[in-house]
Amino acid sequence: MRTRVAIIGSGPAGLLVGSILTRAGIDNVIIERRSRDYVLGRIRAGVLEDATVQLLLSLGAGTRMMREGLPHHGFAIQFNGEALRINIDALTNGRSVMVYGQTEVTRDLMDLRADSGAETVFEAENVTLHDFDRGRPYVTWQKDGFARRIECDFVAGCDGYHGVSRASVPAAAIRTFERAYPFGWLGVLADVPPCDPELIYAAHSRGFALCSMRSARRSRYYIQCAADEDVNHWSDQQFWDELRRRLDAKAAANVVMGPSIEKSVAPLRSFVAEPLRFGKLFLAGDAAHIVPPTGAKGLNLAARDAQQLANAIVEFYLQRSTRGIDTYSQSALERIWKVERFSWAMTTMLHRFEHFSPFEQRMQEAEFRQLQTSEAARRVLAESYVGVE
Ligand code: RFL
Ligand code: PHB
Repeated sequence: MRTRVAIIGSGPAGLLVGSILTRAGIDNVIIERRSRDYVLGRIRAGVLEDATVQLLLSLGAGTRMMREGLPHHGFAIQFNGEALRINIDALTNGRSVMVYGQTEVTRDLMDLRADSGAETVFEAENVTLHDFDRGRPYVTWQKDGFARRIECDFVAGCDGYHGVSRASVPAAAIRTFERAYPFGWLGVLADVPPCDPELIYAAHSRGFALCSMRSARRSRYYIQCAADEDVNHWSDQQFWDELRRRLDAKAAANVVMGPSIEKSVAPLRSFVAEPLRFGKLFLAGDAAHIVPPTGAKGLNLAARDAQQLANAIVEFYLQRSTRGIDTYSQSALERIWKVERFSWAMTTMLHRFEHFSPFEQRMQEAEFRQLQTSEAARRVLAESYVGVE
């Protein structure tokens, strides 16, 4: 087999690279380790920046999102029971975000791909990258007991944090920057109406809590937990009780409890790999970087990377220019580090850190007071939340 671009991974990054290339008439194949149902069963992000919304619309994958997604014009920060609304609309000249689940984005992009006839290999075992640093790359894997091989011009490494792409790069060629936070998020999805029409990010002495949603009838809640928390130690009732303790009285009273339909623990991490290009291999999305979810940025960063990388590859084939692929790594990293800073700052302001001294706790409170009293500070936050270019 041969294709122009082999894309490793069928998450949002891989699917977006694939659909931009397919739209430009550039042949590509996605090679995914899991089954389609497994990929569609993962519950992850919920908030799309307006640039991500525009990208999905421009690709023809936005119809259901425009029908079912919830535009949000503000969100709340609570700090030990005091509430502050961040009016995104007023602070960013009318911009907004869209609440629409990553699961749905993935499904819409998979449907678009199926309609286009572009190929995806699911359940590919032992995916291995070869010769990407010398001229003629190829990718091998096993499927149904048979060895497979595809030759390509470029490899797009879109296989997430635990993928094979970044791991294939020789250690001397890559530098990584990392912070693992000493806690995780315990998330619950439940078919109950959200406690508030807007998202609530709550800092509390017992730990952080987040009230989010997927629709007017489906809520997504998170509470800060131990990094190695065992979900089986949490009954639904224990989760609801702990969530309500961390919210102000009004939000707590409005929480509608119900059976969880998903419950999982996610670790929190900041991570960046540099550079993002190794000969003919390019990293994009979680394969290249991780942000803690407090800023709602991971999926949006992955979408920006995918867009930038795919456009660079289109430019290579259609305009015979290497400008885009030559500048991808540096210009994407500049953007990525700004989002890393925002996600780290939100995480640091809102979580309970066991090892924080009284001084550091006062710093967290001062951050909140600054937001309360300074419109300029709120504007900076709102701009980062809707997305910096
Ligand atoms: P993905 O989605 O992990 O997809 C990678 C794909 O690659 C496959 N794969 C392989 N395929 C072939 N060979 C191999 N060796 C492979 N190894 C792995 C995997 O099976 C998978 O299908 O990465 P991608 O595409 O870069 O997308 C990134 C996003 O998924 C991620 O950043 C977001 O989910 C992060 N995130 C959030 N982002 C936001 O923008 N807004 C949010 O509100 C938000 N909330 C969240 C989040 C992530 C969370 N968790 C669970 C980490 C909330 C949570 C709880
Ligand atoms: C979510 O709905 O899953 C969600 C929303 C906002 C975040 C993180 C996750 O910051």
